[in-house]
Amino acid sequence: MGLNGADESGDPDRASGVGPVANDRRGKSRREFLLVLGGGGVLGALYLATSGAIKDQGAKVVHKLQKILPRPAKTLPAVPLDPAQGIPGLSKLITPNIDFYRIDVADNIPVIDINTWTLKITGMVKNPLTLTYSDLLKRPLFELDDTLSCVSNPVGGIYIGNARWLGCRLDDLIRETEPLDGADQILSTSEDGFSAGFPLASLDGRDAMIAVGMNGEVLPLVNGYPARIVVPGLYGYVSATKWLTNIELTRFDQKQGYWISRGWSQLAPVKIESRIDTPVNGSKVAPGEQFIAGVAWAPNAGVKEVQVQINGGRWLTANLGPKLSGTAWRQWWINWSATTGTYKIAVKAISATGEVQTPVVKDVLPDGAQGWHTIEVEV
Ligand SMILES: Nc1nc2c(c(=O)[nH]1)N[C@H]1C(S)=C(S)[C@@H](COP(=O)(O)O)O[C@H]1N2
Ligand SMILES: [Mo]
Repeated sequence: MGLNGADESGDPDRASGVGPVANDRRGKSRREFLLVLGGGGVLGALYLATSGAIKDQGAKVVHKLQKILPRPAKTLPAVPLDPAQGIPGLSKLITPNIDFYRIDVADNIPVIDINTWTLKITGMVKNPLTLTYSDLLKRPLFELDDTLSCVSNPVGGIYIGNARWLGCRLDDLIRETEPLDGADQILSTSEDGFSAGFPLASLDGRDAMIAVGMNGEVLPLVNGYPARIVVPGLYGYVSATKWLTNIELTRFDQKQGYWISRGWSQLAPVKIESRIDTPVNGSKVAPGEQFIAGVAWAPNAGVKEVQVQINGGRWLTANLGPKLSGTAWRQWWINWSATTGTYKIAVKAISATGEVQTPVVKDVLPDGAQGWHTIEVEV
């Protein structure tokens, strides 16, 4: 089972039907993608090819794609060697687009004509802005390694992924609109009627962006093409609007995002968490040398340490994978000489600011799950 979303079935059992996880249809998404963009011009052709469905044309079209996504003004170093290559079952450092979880309330993926699409920034501002797709691409673009997580991700769950996003700075854009005194919320809306609001104060220098690219591809249709918001450190339902069309500067006491009236918290910083990817909970493993491994995240400072406990013993310090950014997950692993028996394995993360992941269990409602991921395995 691929905890990093490699489970292509889309795991519909996990979709609760309520909450920000209501429309998880990962398994179907690529097919829809083909339908929507079939014959849809240059970008359509790009999508067809990069979806992986038309493999033979891949090389040719990737070449075109690089022309369409401009080079960033600021690039990140190349992604380092992925420890997952040597650790079966461990989530990849960067989640491939095809494996990235999908969550939204869209009945159908919005069909957006890139030639008429605009992003408007309106509301409590002195200078409202309207940007076309090419206006966006002309702005200085930068790369951001950021783990996007759903508030509905249970402890140990799969509604989380790590990507290298490409986009322009959101704070610069908002500054250009000159927000009026009293505006305290950035409320974004999309083609599908979704909306998400987060505090204006969250633009505190962090690398919030309007993303147009994801892992070297034009933003995939299911992940919000042509543009979406990514705000490091906030859950998707308050920030990460896909198929973005409008950003409104407003007040929390006047307007609320889609999920707020449905019982979810207005403020939604991502909680420190960690997950065991391998061994799989409830599985039987052969005795001998193996890995206990997974991922951990601790926005905004990042993970400093991960500890693993086997059958209530002393906490063992895990090896850590590369730190891409403060809000990107970090892989961890320990070597384990498994001998016959039944084992209970727990994990906890410690952030760079010394915050220790709490054992106190909380459900996903209203502002995200917490607690230690604990699994049981038989050797
Ligand atoms: N337009 C739109 N954007 C949306 C949503 C939605 O329902 N509609 N859901 C949000 C939620 S709850 C999450 S967790 C993320 C998921 O992003 P992904 O599908 O790219 O993983 O998108 C966010 N953006
Ligand atoms: Mo979500």
